Amino acid sequence: MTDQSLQDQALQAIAAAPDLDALQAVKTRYVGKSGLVTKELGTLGKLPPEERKARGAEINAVRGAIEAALTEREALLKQAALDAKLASEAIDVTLPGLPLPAGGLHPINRVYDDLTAIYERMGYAVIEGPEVEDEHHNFEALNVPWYHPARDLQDTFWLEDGRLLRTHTSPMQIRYMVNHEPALKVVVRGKVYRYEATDATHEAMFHQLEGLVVGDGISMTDLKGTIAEMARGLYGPTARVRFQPSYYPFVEPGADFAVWWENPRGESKWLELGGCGMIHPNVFKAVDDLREAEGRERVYEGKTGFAFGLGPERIAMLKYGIPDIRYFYANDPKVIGQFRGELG
Ligand code: FA5
Repeated sequence: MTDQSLQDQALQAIAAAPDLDALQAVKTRYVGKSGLVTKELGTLGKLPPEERKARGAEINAVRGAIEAALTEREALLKQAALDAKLASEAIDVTLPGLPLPAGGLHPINRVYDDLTAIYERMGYAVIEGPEVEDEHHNFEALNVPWYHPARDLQDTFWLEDGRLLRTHTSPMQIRYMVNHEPALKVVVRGKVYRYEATDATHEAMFHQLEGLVVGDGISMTDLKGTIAEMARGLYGPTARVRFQPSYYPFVEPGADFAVWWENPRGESKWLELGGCGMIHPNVFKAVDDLREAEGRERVYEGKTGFAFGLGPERIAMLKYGIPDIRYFYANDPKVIGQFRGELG
């Protein structure tokens, strides 16, 4: 092939390369390491010395022309690629934005907020506490020794280090009294855990609201009045409360309480809410022992007080018509999505 036709062929291929990849292939074919022009330069060695210079200049002229055309085409194709990218990524700032799905409060948090608002009105402090507890705070200090059958009432998730997931919020009674002197009024909100089979009204993880009041001359009447006030806060001025004797090792006497629940559809029933009672003297003694071990004064002997614990899930199930407690924690958007957007 003559120099001229080699050059023409190359320039044609360059002009026809549709994109940068194709152009690279043309470059390799003609001026790459073993390209056609490069090979031609390799033949110089076989020529007689006096011809080499002139022939070298000829081939270099072809190479120069091809390289100039490559550079020019490359700049053109790069600009075209950039233009195409900019065109495809153009943003139409006049389009309306996409709506962001609004979150909402979980039904349990709504009930908690209702309950804590009622107790705050009565002057209670609202606290939380650790979900990982030790045996002493969860059982012993609450007058539940290891051999006591009441431990079977609350099957426990044990951790490998001997600690446990609290089975109720009552250990916070102990923690709070160790750190505060009477008189005191406090409610505790938080998760509790029990190793038990689940069904429509029982979960292995659920919530409790614990109340604790300690002072001088606190009586069962104060306890009943407090629960009645809570019931009125939840269900209006005509709400009714029922107490039935019951047993919890950390109170004496102990009771279960229920509220009369009615809805506009005419359904009504006693809603078993939780347990309560007057603080057992052994609990005060255990608190004073812990205080003493920390170098604090014993201040609970001779005091009186009451405590109660209830499950907000039961209230939420009836309030929102949720038939199975497991729906609360299954994270099914069809259930939880119904509570989206409204924060009341
Ligand atoms: C207790 O946990 C006591 N600590 C309550 C208490 C506190 C009594 C202070 C006296 C003084 P109980 O095991 O009954 O008691 O649980 C209290 C409430 O938690 C129950 O009435 C119920 O509303 C709720 N509850 C209990 N187990 C479950 C469960 N597996 N799933 C959902 N809610 C539950």
